Amino acid sequence: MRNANVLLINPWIYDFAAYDFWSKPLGLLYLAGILRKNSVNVQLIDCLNPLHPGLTEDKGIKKPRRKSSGQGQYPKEILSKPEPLQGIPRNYHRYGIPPRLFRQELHDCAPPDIVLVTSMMTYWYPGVFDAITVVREIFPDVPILLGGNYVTLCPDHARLSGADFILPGEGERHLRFIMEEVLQLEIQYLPDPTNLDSLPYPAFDLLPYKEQVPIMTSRGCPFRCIYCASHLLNSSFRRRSPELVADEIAFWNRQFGISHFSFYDDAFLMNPEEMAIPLMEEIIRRDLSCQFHCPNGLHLRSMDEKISRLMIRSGFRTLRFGFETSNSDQQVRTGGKVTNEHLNKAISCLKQAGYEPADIGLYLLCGLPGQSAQEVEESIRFVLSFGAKPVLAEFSPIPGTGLWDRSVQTSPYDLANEPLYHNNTLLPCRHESFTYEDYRKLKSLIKARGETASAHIRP
Ligand code: B12
Ligand code: SF4
Repeated sequence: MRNANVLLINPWIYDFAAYDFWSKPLGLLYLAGILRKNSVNVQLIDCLNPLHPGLTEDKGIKKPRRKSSGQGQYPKEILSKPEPLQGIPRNYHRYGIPPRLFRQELHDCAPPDIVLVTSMMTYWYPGVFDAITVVREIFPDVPILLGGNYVTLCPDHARLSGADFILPGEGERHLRFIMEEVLQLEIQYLPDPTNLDSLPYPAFDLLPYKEQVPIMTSRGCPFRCIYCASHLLNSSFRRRSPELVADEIAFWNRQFGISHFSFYDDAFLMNPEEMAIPLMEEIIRRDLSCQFHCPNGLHLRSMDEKISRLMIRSGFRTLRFGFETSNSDQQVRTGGKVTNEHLNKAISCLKQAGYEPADIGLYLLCGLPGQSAQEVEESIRFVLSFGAKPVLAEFSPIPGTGLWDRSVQTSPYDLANEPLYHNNTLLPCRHESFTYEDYRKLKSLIKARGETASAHIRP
């Protein structure tokens, strides 16, 4: 049987702001792992590589500052704004390597039979389209397949991308089509999408920089919060076996010396006896000595003394919880995942276990349709009253979610026809009781309290 070559592309981010908060193209690398099991050769070009050796030759690009835990800045260049964003008084950037280096990588790679491109935020599509244009220029006859979150959430818009195939939803479900119809190869290995243990490890070895890698112990979430797309992106809530997750962490640690891991789960702490507790016990038993980061919000409702103790002992360092608001009506209206009592209990257990309150980050949604600035301010003050850290999460409206229709009605922008307007930086659903000025004041409130807190710790 002939050996096929598949080229994977993690495209640029085009945005006003972007920070590498332990980001990696996990979905694409899962697909790479499965393709390999089908004896296909895979290569990756990561347009976001902040450590690309060619970057030093570009005088216009500032060397991005990175932290040893695997987060940090991306290289960036100012771009002219796309027409719909012309009126926004902020610089717009291309985050990632310059197009010159991308072209060079494309010329240097083994000629591909097909190219798989991923996508993430809906409003990042211009970086995806530009990457596809460059690939097309260099490999005019090679089929380009586009998948990922943007494609799943805005499939009609994605048809404008220039890709030959638009493949929404979980990529594993398209594997037979990719192997048999596009590559015209016999399929040798097809994972069972209902059983996550049947997936091979993501092909992290392809990453040009491996300061940290993400771990996903589950897909989906049993909740249905009205601002969240989890149920649109994943067919159901499914979990791996905790021992196999521990095996994976041990594997990357042993094989590549990776000691920082970020959890991407939507519901890692849900029913903790099924995953979080046995996994953390296993990490401690095997003495893995790694550090774990949770940039995506964890559930507060599951927190108790036992979990808090296990978290600190097993190496959970960056804690971010999805609190969203302290307003009880809003908590119920948006899905009922959390109450103020859950926060109260969680903070006291975490403190008892040895976490500093300032280590505990609480995401607070801001800019929901109809939400007042006062509600957000009260939520900030509520979180600060525990000494914990409020982290504003500016609302990004997502097609198909419970809040979508209301978002379209509230927004001053044409959300329904232009995904660029989903950008959270625009505060797309702002209104007279929640203006930019209100937002700036809320940011200053957090900053001022943060500085007061650090001034207290100074000797
Ligand atoms: C982890 C995560 C993050 C991480 C970073 C992840 C990263 N890779 O960069 C962090 C915490 C930093 C983050 C931040 C934010 N995020 Co986020 N994030 C996620 C999350 C939970 C998981 C993404 C993921 O990696 N999934 C796992 C992999 C396995 O899935 P995947 O990549 O989608 O790939 C699968 C398919 O898409 C497909 N596929 C992928 N590529 C390809 C290619 C081909 C060819 C094919 C066939 C298939 C295919 O197959 C894969 C396997 O099944 C999603 C929600 C979700 N459940 O997906 C939200 C999500 C993407 N984030 C969202 C939001 C709103 C944000 C923030 C704006 C939050 C805020 N207000 O601050 C910020 C913005 C970040 C920024 N400006 O830099 C929204 C999207 C909004 C939008 N308009 O698009 C989501 C959907 C959550 C939600 N609210 O519903 N995020
Ligand atoms: S609990 Fe979190 S992941 Fe689940 S639906 Fe709500 S916001 Fe989404």
